[in-house]
Amino acid sequence: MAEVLERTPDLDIDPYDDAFIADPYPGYASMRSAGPAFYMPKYACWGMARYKEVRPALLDWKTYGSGMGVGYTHFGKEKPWRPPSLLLETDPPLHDRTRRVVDRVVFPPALQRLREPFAKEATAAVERVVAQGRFDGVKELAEAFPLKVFPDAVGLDVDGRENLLPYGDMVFNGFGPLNARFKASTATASTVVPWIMAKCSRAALAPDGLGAEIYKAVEAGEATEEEAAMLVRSFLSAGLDTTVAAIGSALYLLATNPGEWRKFRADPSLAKNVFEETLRMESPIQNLFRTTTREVELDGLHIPVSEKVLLLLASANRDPEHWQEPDRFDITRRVQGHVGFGVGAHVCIGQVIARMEGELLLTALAQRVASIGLAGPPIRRFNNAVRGFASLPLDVRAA
Ligand code: OW4
Repeated sequence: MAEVLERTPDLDIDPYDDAFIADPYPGYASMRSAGPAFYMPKYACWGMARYKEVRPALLDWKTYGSGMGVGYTHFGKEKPWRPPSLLLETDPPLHDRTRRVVDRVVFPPALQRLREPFAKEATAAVERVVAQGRFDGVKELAEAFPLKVFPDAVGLDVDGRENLLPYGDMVFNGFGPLNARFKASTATASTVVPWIMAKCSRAALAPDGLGAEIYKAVEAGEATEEEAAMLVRSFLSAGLDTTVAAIGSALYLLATNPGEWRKFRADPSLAKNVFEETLRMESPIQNLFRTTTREVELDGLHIPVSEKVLLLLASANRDPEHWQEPDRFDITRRVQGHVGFGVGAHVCIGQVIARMEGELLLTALAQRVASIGLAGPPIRRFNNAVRGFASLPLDVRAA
């Protein structure tokens, strides 16, 4: 007992504060120094920020459950702001069944048919901005490209796509406490949420898209019609903000690291690794929660059962105990093992699509752009879980 009391895992830190979000990396260093886990009195929850603990926690779904939600809200104590995701906010055995349905749809060979339309659109998007010279990298590339290719792939018609990013903003703010930032993002919920739900119905989806593929599980007796709609909702929830943030951060890192840009220009086949290194450096989903399903003992420290634990993926991805020079953007780094997509049972189910988008857009960029630089101050996007930019003024010169 004395051993337990000796430890003071309290950390007076607020990962949802504007200043923290503007530059979270010093805060992550403090979190990692605090020990294998720390307690945040302000939120009455725990956190883990080291690679050494975050990765095993992600792998141990029996101890660190998702069924009580992967946001701050504890579904056993408070009503979730939206009906829980059947993929993200579930544990086995339900998760195994729903995951199987979606796994079949995103089976990599089945996604290869997306490469050609994605590549064509990547080239068109890059050619448009090269013609402009100066442009907003967020609006014109990081948003424009995924907002075209991903809804096309899912099978949405073109009307109302402007609802997709506001919905994502709510969903990812909803990973944090339901603070002023979350509330502001839900100001449009009364129009955005019904639009999203309508687009999840079988009738709204093109017969050749990923959405319609999900509904095949209903015919096969593997899911109900209602479950299929909710699984399509997962595509529309998780599939855009994440790739938008990743592409925006990749553009920022390339524009501000001219040596790495030169290497990339000389060898555009590095595109895949540029994207991976971006996910490590500026992890699009910075953090998510698990809930303990039993008391946990970590190096003499005890976390009680049914406690929320914030897993700081972005911190694990910059942990100097695991990575050499973690704060250096190095496009030839061996970046395997980063936890930007998570790991284990809940590892990102859209990663093949995300990587395809990243690889193809960055390849088009390296092939058609000779130089890239900031044309003005970047403006950060503030969200409880997603790290990206609101605006990124860029200047490019054609190759
Ligand atoms: C990271 C994720 C993110 C947001 C929403 C969902 C999943 C969902 N994965 O399943 O709704």
